Amino acid sequence: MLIKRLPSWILPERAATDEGIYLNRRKFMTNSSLMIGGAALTLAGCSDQSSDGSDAVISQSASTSDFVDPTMDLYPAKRNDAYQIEQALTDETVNSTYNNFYEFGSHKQISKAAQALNIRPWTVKIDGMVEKEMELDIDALIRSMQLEERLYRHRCVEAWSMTIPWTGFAFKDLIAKAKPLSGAKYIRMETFQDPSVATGQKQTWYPWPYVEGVTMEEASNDLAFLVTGAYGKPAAKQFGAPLRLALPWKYGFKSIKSIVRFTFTDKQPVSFWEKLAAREYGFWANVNPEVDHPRWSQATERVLGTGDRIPTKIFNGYGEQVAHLYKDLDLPKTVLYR
Ligand SMILES: Nc1nc2c(c(=O)[nH]1)N[C@H]1C(S)=C(S)[C@@H](COP(=O)(O)O)O[C@H]1N2
Ligand SMILES: [Mo]
Repeated sequence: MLIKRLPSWILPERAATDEGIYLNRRKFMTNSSLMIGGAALTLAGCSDQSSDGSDAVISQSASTSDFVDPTMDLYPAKRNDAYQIEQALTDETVNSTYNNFYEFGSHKQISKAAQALNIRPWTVKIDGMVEKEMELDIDALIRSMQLEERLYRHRCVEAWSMTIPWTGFAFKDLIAKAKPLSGAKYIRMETFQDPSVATGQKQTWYPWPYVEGVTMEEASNDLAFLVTGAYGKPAAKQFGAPLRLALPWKYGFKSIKSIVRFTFTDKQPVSFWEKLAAREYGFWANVNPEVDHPRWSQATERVLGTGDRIPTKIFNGYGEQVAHLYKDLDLPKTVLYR
């Protein structure tokens, strides 16, 4: 097998290397099991060659033909016009077939595999520094919230971007329900763990389950959005059904999918990617075109489905809403923006 290793800046269309390729390559070199490392490397390397969204749209019910989402009647939700974007929306077909969801594979074509995820029954646990720990049934939770549609931009740390009509509710409404104690400073979130359906979780060198974290101030910001739907209907599984986060001013990996647990804590959570490569994927991960990833530039981004390359904006264009959150933090730029 010939492994091409060109510097990322030589390839304008793929200026960024997938996280998976790098990590699998690193495992390849350190892992004693060459078979496993070699196979994973090939898979990730091939996926990067394919074009955006070549498959047909896969609806949520594609593999379980009799599944009807119990919250279907809540869609489409009313659009909140306070959240608009200038660009056109990314085509649904493209968006539904180009996803990062490492539980189902370390490449972008996971949409079919993700249909194996069983999203009912689904329970969301709220624990840690709260008045009373709770286990919430997803349908009861969704029905207790005011759903709305928002148009958001999404910027992946790999230097591609998309725009998407999310449906969901404000993160601060979940915080109000959780009744955190005054000492809580962070919220740690966790994705489901079930290697029998999510075969990516059999790759034991990853620190499953996927974990992310935010400060209480970040989660309370108006922009922090808990997503239940997309494109006017319940979210497709590959988008992170039945509950996923959208933090549009941060790199995409912060927007954790298929959440099962929110833990209120006074300790800064260590995320999945931070555990793997802290120098490259930090806790803050705010979008900034001036702070490069150690292995590629963050100055521009490839717009999914269009072939356009556009300049990246500080805080992904959401600075007016969130820049104040970071004003008094005495942290080096590289820490805040990586
Ligand atoms: N549980 C989980 N959440 C995740 C990921 C993942 O692999 N697992 N990938 C993240 C990354 S890197 C990005 S860019 C977005 C991708 O969301 P999309 O597939 O809806 O575009 O999900 C984020 N949330
Ligand atoms: Mo990402």
